[in-house]
Amino acid sequence: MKEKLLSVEDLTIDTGVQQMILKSRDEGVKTAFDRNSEIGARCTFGELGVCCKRCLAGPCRILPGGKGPQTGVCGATADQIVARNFLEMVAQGMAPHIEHAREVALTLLETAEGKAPYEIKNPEKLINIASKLGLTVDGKEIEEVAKDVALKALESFQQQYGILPWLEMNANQKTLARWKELNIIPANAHHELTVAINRVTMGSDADPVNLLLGVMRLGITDGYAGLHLSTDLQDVLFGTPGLVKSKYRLGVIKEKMVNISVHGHIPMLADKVVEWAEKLEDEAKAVGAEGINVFGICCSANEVLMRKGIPVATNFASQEAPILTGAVEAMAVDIQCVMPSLPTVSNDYHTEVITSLPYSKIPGASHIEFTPAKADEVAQAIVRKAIANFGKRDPEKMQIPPEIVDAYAGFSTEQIVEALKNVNPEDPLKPLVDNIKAGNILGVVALVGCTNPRVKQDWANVEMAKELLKHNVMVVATGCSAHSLGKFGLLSPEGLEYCGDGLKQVLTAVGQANGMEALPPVLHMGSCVDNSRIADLVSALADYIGVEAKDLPVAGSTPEIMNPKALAIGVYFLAHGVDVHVGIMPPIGGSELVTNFLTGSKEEHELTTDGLFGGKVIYEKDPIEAAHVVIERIKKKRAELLGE
Ligand code: BF8
Repeated sequence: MKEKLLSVEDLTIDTGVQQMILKSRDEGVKTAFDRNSEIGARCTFGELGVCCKRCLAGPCRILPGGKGPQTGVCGATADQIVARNFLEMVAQGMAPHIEHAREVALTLLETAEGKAPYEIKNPEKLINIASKLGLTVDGKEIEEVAKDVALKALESFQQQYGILPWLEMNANQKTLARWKELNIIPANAHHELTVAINRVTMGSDADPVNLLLGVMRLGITDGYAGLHLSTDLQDVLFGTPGLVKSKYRLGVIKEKMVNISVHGHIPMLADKVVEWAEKLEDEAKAVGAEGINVFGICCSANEVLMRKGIPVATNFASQEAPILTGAVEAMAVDIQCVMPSLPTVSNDYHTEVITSLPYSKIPGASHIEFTPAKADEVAQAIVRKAIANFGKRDPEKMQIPPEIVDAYAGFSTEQIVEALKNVNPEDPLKPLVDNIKAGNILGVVALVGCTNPRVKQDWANVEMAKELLKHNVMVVATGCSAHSLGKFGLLSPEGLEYCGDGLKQVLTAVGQANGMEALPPVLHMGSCVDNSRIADLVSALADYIGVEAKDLPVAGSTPEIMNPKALAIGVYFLAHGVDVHVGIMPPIGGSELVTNFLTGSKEEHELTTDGLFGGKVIYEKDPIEAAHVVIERIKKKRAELLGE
């Protein structure tokens, strides 16, 4: 059995994770990396998106152009099956984001009503949002404004007509007009989800083009009722991120401390765990520890890194690795991207995996039910469980990979504008736009999304970033992709060596105007919902120049995409006419129509996202090749914008 396993160097470039995979093999514990090898080649029908399970007459599988039947029992063609499956996958990606946003809105409401133990940490942003929503703020207490904003936010899930409030508040008018013409303006995110499930049921929507426009509608819903809403209200409750210095890799786990990992997405729990870890430090000392060390995984990590500088151990694909160090007392998880394997892996260790949300339980984990109102109580209980587990460590099993890397984060749009103000106080965006026009910055790419055991972990994210930087493309990052870059020094000024001369000069000048040696080569803009920050930055640039996002030399890239959430975010970018590179092909290959719609260029096919919206999907698994395809598209957009 052992001989069949891949060498750890082929699985990840993170040497600490490599050590943990070897340790897991020695101890007979399976991780995602080895489970991935065991699964082996993927089902062709599934990969092409041509397996239809919409009714009990099936499942029907079609191999387009093959010898077998070319339709399902009901007559559904490959185009219809693929389009329905893809729509469903994007809906599945959108649902967690809109639920995330709804929960944050409810937390804001309960905070305003004095029912939940949070504060309005950023009243200025709250007032700004209220004003943009057209709500009265004058003469009102801040709690009243918060309540009004929360209720308006909740209309995103209740109203029957109109436009999603956060879409109306943020969207570019020309872009909005185009979407209106295509009839893809959402009013209510929950309704959109119901419609999505409804239209893909047997006997409903069978028009592939109509279904694909439905996909775009979901992307818009994801962006405005999910991402923007979450980020805005989280900034109100927890503060807008500013520059922080922190650390990356498994070396952030501390041998002599009680180690607690926060993992998942919704910051209400993670933030409180950090707070109570500080408050209960003496209890940890009483059991012989030097203190309490909280570190993060996935997007919970991003939330507390961006606002509090909490260190990050790793990202999605290696989330089991911290348990394998034998030095983690508790892993507090909320929702999304949490592998159900965690309690199984922790069976052989003393780590207590603690789930917290009623609809996100895992057999074998402890469960302490979280509600915003009970946040203090729950966080205390988690920290105390961790303290109690400190004495249960098995010293024989402890092995913490020592590698640790410095990183800067906290680059909210507000922080970026602040930094630029130190270069030009009156006109902060001017230096950025001037450098884009002059070619010192060729364009901007957002590196987003996941790590996926099907791709050598961190490798594609890191190589893609380096190749773009070398060609003077400014890189901003979110999600697990940002974690990959953080682990390899690209969130620290030391990584400046990877930049081309023009970009290096800009990052050094802006950094020095802000008292730093230089800005890091990649700006970490937050969690996956914080892709809204990237959208805000792009919108600000577009408004400044007087064009739309689709006209700018910008693109998104998700080289190691795993979760359908990243797909929904990609569709959100696409709806704005921003190209999106994927390193793993979504299951659409079974339909030429669907593939052409998403990946074709306007010159080649009549009906494409490129023609209708101005951007397309670029599939390329080799990150260096991908960087060059993206660069060519950026050059094309530069030529159209600047007449180069
Ligand atoms: O929402 S990047 S693996 S953690 S889905 Fe998940 Fe992908 Fe990580 Fe954050 Ni985003």
